[in-house]
Amino acid sequence: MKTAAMLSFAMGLTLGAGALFAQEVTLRSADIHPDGYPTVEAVKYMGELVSQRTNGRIKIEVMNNAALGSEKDTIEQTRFGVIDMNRVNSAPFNNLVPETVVFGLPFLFRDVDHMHKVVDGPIGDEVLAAFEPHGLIGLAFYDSGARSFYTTKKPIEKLADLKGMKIRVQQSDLWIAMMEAFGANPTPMPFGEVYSSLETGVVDGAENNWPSYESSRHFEVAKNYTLTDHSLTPEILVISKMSWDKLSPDDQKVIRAAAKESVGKMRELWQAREKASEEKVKAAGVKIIKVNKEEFVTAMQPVYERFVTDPKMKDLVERVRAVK
Ligand code: GTR
Repeated sequence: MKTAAMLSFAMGLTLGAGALFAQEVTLRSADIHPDGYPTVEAVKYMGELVSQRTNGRIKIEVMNNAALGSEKDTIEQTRFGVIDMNRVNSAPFNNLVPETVVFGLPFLFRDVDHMHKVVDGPIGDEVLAAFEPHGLIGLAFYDSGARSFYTTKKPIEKLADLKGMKIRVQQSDLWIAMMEAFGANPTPMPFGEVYSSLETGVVDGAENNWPSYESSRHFEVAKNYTLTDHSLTPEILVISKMSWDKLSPDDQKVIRAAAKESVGKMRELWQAREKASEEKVKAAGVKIIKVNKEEFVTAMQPVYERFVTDPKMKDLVERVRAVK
């Protein structure tokens, strides 16, 4: 009797656990960008794959347009399981997950191909794994093109033009140090505040890739775009460890695979959007300025001296450089 009772209790537990795993789940994923932006569309695509592969049991709902808050705020909410997933640039992760600094280092990647090889390889996996002790599971890197400066009044034609300019930066010590090394006066603030700050003169400029410069309409108020291409820092897709731990190992596999598969889709969308955005801002009369990049590269020496100091970081940078 005792044994039978125990057995049925154990079976109940197993069935109960099975039922729990089979529950329907909708994972809410944050993004500050609007519908149609490649990051938003890539996560929606990932959601389609996940839904197909779980017979509609797991869905991903992209809460875009910063509906859940600024990137820094949503990172905290994701760590504490209030938000399940988050697509954020690597910069706002820099202070929390120091390993992400490496991908933001100015002029580190030779070109997009080099960046792809690094993030697609073991170094990329290592940086994704570094999220776990901070309550997050790193799922994938998405492209974010090259970031360049744009200004409202005075165009940047040479390094000296940045002297004393108030430039908006992302909320990251690395990015603040970078702007200081360029000679500018860094003003950290969330993306959503940049348009009005440019318009009212709180800042003289900002920096971003073509698609963000265009979709945010910053090009309407800051019409000088200077091609410095100072960083190729990628976007990162994460899931809350609290949401992750509620999924069965099989479902976790489905999520990981779908995230990786969405990267190819994202790259296609990104290439098309970069071109379209560039054309759109040019047609709107934006002045495109080419510079001698060498002096910008040389000015970044203090950033490397400050952030690439411990043996782990030095090794990481060397390994990135060695990827051919
Ligand atoms: C964009 C990026 C966003 C955000 C934004 C910013 O390129 O996609 O995640 O980081 O830049 O500058 O705040």
